[in-house]
Amino acid sequence: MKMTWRWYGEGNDNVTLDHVRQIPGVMGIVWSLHDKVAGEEWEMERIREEADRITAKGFSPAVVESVNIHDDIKIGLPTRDKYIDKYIDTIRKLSTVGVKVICYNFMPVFDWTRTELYRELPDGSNALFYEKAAITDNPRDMVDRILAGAGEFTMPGWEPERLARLDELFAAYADVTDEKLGDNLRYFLERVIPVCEEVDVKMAIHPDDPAWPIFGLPRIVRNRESIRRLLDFVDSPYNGLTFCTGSLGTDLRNDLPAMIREFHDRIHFAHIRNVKVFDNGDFIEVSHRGQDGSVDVAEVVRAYHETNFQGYVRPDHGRHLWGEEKDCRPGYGLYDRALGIMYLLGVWDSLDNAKGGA
Ligand SMILES: [Mn+2]
Repeated sequence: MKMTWRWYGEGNDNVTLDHVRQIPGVMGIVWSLHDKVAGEEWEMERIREEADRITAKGFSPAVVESVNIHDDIKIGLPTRDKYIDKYIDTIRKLSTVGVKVICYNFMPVFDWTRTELYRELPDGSNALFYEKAAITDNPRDMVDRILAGAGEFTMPGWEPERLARLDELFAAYADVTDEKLGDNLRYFLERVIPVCEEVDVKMAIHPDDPAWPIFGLPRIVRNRESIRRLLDFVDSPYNGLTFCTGSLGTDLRNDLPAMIREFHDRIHFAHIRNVKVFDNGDFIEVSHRGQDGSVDVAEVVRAYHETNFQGYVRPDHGRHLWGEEKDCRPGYGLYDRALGIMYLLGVWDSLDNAKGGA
């Protein structure tokens, strides 16, 4: 298990690499060129500059999250080939600076979805919250609320320019069923995976968040069956997963440790986070500790330990603690993610010790 930290870049994140150096056990920085919209070229110079900044502080730049997929690829428009060519160009460039894993998702229109960014928890901290009843037929309401709450920060998957064309985007997806979205993912993978094999970069798809359909949009990465299906699209270790317990854990029917044991040789990147799911289907993000939510995080770590997981892991979102929500990105403060790392490493180390040493 290689511990990493998601960082949004110089001047774009209130957490600095010097902060991250003081968290025990972090070897890598999960990064991206956050000003790039899907389909845009990633210049070699910019890639090198970012990778150099990360390695200069002693971290590995091996994981990129994300290189976003253009909507034309997901919709299956004739223009998709042009965007797939660009994607392949980015994969090749990233391979030259030591990138080994690219996290991406195949969610239509919205990346993750929440209805509130700063919902207060009983202990006075606050966190991202999803209220089922607040998801109406009109996605515009939710978009306005999220963008207002994000303040100064731009959020990946929530680009105001793209979401300004919301009606147009929904119209473009009107005929895209689960089946068709799957076909379009297969088409994309059939073209990129041979390149990934050649340059040794693994693709790691992130599950849909939350793990059910919203606004009538298709959803194809949300449970064991759908994951089996997409791994079969191209049967290569380079067609792999970002296994996010926070996303898959919103559906209590998902047996996360069992899924890790089944898919472990295709999991290249683990997002570990806890969510508390309420009886009415609402959920809130909570501390990493198993007792605090619906995900038994210690059992998740045990499944990785048992399968001798060699991939990258990061604490996913955290709560906002001690007033940090005034400065930090929603879900990406310093304190709770650092606490989460210590919990994950604590469980891992104790399992190592029980085995008689690492
Ligand atoms: Mn995640």
